[in-house]
This record gives sequence, C-alpha cells and structure tokens, in this order.
Amino acid sequence: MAVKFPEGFLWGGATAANQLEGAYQEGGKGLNLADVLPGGKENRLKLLASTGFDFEIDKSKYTYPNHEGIDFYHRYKEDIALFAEMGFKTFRLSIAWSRIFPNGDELEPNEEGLAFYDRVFDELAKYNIEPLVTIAHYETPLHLIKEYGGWRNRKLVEFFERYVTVLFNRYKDKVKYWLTFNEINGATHMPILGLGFSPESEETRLQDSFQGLHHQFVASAKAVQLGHEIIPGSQIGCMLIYAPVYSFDSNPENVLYAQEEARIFNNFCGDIQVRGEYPSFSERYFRENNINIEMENGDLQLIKGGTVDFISFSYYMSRTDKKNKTPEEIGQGNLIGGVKNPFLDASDWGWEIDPVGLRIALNELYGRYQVPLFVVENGLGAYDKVEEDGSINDDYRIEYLREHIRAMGEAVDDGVELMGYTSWGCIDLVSASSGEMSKRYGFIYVDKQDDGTGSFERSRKKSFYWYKNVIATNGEEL
Ligand code: BGP
Repeated sequence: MAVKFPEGFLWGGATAANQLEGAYQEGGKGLNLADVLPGGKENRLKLLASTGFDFEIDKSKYTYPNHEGIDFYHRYKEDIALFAEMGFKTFRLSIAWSRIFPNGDELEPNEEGLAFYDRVFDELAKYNIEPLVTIAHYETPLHLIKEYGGWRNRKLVEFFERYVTVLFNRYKDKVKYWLTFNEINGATHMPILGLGFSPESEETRLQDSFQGLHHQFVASAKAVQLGHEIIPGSQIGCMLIYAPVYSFDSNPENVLYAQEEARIFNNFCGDIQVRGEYPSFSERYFRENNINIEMENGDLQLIKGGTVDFISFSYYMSRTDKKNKTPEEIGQGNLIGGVKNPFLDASDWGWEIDPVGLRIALNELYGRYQVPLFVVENGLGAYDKVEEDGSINDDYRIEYLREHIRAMGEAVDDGVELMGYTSWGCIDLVSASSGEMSKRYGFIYVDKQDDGTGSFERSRKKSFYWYKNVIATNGEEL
C-alpha cells in the first residue's frame, strides 16, 4: 500500500555552506574551521578523532577541497534552477558565519557576505522554494577557534547573538525556517566540528565538550527568543544527529547499557532545547564523569524561555551496542560506535543501512516530545560511475531513499507529525567526515574529483528523475 504524506509536506534537499560554496577567500569571507580541514578519508577522519590539532593549513602535505567546494558561490543560479526542476519545496543551506563576520568578533557585519545570501534567497523565491537555514553548520570562524578556544569560551555566546541578530533583521522577509546548531549532540564525539576546539587530551574531552554545549544551549535559546521577536511567525528548530541504540541481545545488562547510551547521546540535547531543562539523568552522568558545568545566573531561565518550535534531525544509521565489547568488536560498528549488527548491510563507508531505524527514530522522538519533526538529512554516500553516454544509473541510491521515505510514511501513519524531508547532499558536495568528493549523495552529479580535477559541470543522475516524481506525487509513487 502506498504511504501518504500530509498536504504541504516540505520536500527538498540539504547542504552546508562550507561543503559546497567554495570561494573561500572571496567576498570578504574570513577563514573558518572547514578551510583548515584536509581532504581524504585517512587524513580527515583521523584528525577529527584526534587531540591537539593546531588548525593550520599545510598545503605541502594536504589538499583542501572545501576551498573550492563545488563552486556554488558562482553557480547558485544554475543549481537552484535544477532544484526547481525537481520540484523542491524547500532547500536547506547554511550561512557561513565568516562571510558575515570574517573574524567572528567584529562589531559590524560584512555587507558583501550579506548581499550574497540575499541573492541566493531571491533566486529561491523566484521558484517558490522555501529556504531552511542552518545558522551554524561546522563552520566556526577560525579566529574564534584560535583566539578564544571555540565554544569552550563563553564569549562566543555574545558573538553568536550579534551574528543571529544581523541575520534575523536582514532576512526577516525572506526566511521563515531556521535551525540553530547542526547536529548539536555530535559534539562529544567530534568536538572540532561542532564546538570548534580540538581536545587537549582524552581526559579533558568530556568536560570541555559539555561546557561548550552549555554555551550553545544558552546561545540557541537566545536565538530562538530573538528570532520570534524579530520575525513574527518564524519557526526555529534544533538539529540533532539521531541514531536509535539497539541492545545487541536481550541480556538486561545490554538493554540497560543501550538505554543509557541513547539517553546521553540522543536525548540529552533535545531534552534541554525542547523541554528547556537539563534532564534528571544528567546529574548522575556528570557526577560519574567528573563534569562540572559553569553557569551564569539566569542561564537556566533563559534556556527555559527559549525552547525550539520543532526538532530537525539527521538520520543515517542506527547503532547496536553491548556493555562489554571484545577488542575485535570495538571499531566494527558505525561511525558513532557500537558493534556490528548482523541483520544490516553497510554502505561502502561502513555506515549501516537501516530504514526501519528511521521509523523507530521518528516514533521515539515524537513519543518523547510531541513537537513537529523534520528529517533534514538522510541519504547514501556512494561511488557513482559516469557511463560513456554520460548517464549515471544510481539505482542503489534510489533504493536507499525509497525505503527510508517509505519508513517515514509509515511513521506518519503511526501518528508522527512530520513537516518535511530534505535528503542530504542533493547535489554532490565535499564530505564532512572524509573530505572526499567521491563520497557522493546527489541527485545532481558534479564533475569534481578527489584529486582536484574536473570541470564542475553538473548533470542529472537517474535518481534526479525519480525524486522529481516522488515530489510530484507527494510521496505516493516511490
Ligand atoms: C552530517 C553532517 C553533514 C554531512 C552528512 C554526511 O553529519 O551534518 O554536514 O556531510 O553528515 O556525512 P559525510 O559527509 O561525512 O558523509
């Protein structure tokens, strides 16, 4: 039976500035985190998991694919026309903070940066595509990282407030949907990305990450309050990376362990951003992990008064886990840990493919919070082959998306309130965790290769036509 989606469902695609814009030193833009992250799976993944990174660029050793991205900065018109051709109702993009405040701590914004996003929003408006804007997506200005130590430093709350105030005032007639921090709960795993610091050691990782998170909760709550004030009717969401945690077996010890892991990974941030309070389980967790959070008077009231309107999240995989892992089992799981699930296949990058997990995720989130949900990232990173006639037959991607969309439809039928779906990397772009171009997610192929060669030319994959029909039939024809 065909699944059904609500009227006005927001179908579209998702991206982030640092992964597609390029033009890293144009338009007055300052350097940001992504500009110092090297390309290549080995280099980047290792760095993201390491400690003590110095945030320097070393072109004698590495390539920096984010510097060019896919040149969206110059080609946005062509790209948006292609999104429109697919029938997108919404397009998720982020604003690069360092285009607006090149160092992050200036008092006045950079007009050229603001004007660029005006042009992008105007182009989207031409086709009635609703922008969905992430305010912070792994692109903290480099100056704030080097001079202030990233989000560990409370000063960033003030700089962020200035930044969002400028955004809301400038784009109040153009943007209704906003997300504060991308995958905020990924912070403890990879603090470099979300919090803009490289842990000094494994011992300080947790303490510093939770302190940084606290600053982001305060900053996010302020953003929600400001957004509602400056843009009446705006909808401001949090953004989580959500991976249901399965117990490896029915051993109650493992079930309990899976539950504990899920609480701290999946629920901690959502509880604060949606319910406006640190959850009751955090006290014990902080005590047992020697975490002490410095708060200022008024922080908790602010958090309470700045809860989000909806929850958006990325879904790529579930996680299967057990309490005592053998040395062989460690590292056999997903990017986010755990052990191998014997029932699931994995992508070429080892991410386990689990469409049912998306239905579970939607039901878990809706059951816990009863606020509207938005799937703002989901997709298959895969190697694509361009045939001699130029076609790209990405049936594996269609299959992946079909099953995940079907699972979403089932969740809607389960009673979940779902606002929309933006598949990740609707146009090929630089991978965040591996810095590769060859890990492709798009409906639109971009001729840009890992070694930096390529014409940047765009072409439609088979999935382009498939997704166009999905949107045209509001998900009835998968
Ligand atoms: C999420 C990020 C994105 C994105 C996606 C896919 O974690 O929010 O920025 O890139 O994952 O991951 P990757 O690019 O590593 O395949």
